[in-house]
Amino acid sequence: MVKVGFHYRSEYKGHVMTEDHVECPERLDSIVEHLEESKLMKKLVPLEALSSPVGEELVRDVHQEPYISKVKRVCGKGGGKLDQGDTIANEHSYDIAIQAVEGVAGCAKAILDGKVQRAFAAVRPPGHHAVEGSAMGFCIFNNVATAARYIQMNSEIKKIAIVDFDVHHGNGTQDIFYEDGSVLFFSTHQFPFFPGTGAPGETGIGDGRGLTINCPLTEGSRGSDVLAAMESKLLPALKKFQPEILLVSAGFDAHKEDPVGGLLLLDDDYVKISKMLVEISNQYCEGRLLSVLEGGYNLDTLGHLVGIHLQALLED
Ligand code: OKP
Ligand code: ZN
Repeated sequence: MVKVGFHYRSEYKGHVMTEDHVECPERLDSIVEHLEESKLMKKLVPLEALSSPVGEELVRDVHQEPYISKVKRVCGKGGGKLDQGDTIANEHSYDIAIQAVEGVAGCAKAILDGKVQRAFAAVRPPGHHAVEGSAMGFCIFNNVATAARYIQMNSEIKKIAIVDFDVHHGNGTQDIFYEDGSVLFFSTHQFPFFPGTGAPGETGIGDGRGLTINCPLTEGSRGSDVLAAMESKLLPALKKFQPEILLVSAGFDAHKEDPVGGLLLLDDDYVKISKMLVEISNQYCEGRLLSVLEGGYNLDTLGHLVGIHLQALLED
């Protein structure tokens, strides 16, 4: 029986951008309530966050000092815009964004320690748009990127694959590892769409050449298109790269009922995608898989989709 961890803290609900914003605290209620009601929660190992100051240290490994200070300052004065207006902080957002980094790192530690093989972190704010020097697209600090650095600095694991199936391109993660030969980044996303990046020609530079793989999909694309991209582009790249752990930027906004995205994935597509990721982790990574919540904005379906994803993680 595979051990799968689940991480969540109610503190993450304290970050609120604006009234009635799609990236809202209730997203986490949708997830936790579904996992409780479906009894899936009983099958999961609860995982704790690492403690302070780990989060601030990890954030310094990925983000620039002036940007970190800016987030702190804006929150210190009660909140405000962190970018042109897509990403807004309240008084608690700095602390909570740091806690999210510590939460995901806690999951990574549990996997490295062998306490669980796989884990899902239900954190917010999301992270995959956050670049080194700025907030972007509801994201403050890059949770997946900081977890990747945590793993590299605290284990023998050096080669990390990141798969991003959020409907939006994970531009922040791409940027952070663009010249890095130790991290492979693969993304399927609606294109053209926010944030505008993720064209097939963006493939990495220097040591990172060939390790960024973008699979843009036109509006109205289906799960079969995502799966075909994974089969034809991700699997061969991984065979060559031989990652030692798989990180997943798990956004559920490519679902057909999502109010933000324009792709048409069905519940069953999330089963297939999740199973393929599990297979990859088994083939290359001794089962090590860490999945982190990014987007997903339909409160009536988000919990169910995370449940489907976790169900696949629970199977060997
Ligand atoms: C975050 B995640 C133009 C619209 C901005 C931002 C979407 C962020 C999505 N101002 N939309 O990837 O789900
Ligand atoms: Zn998204």
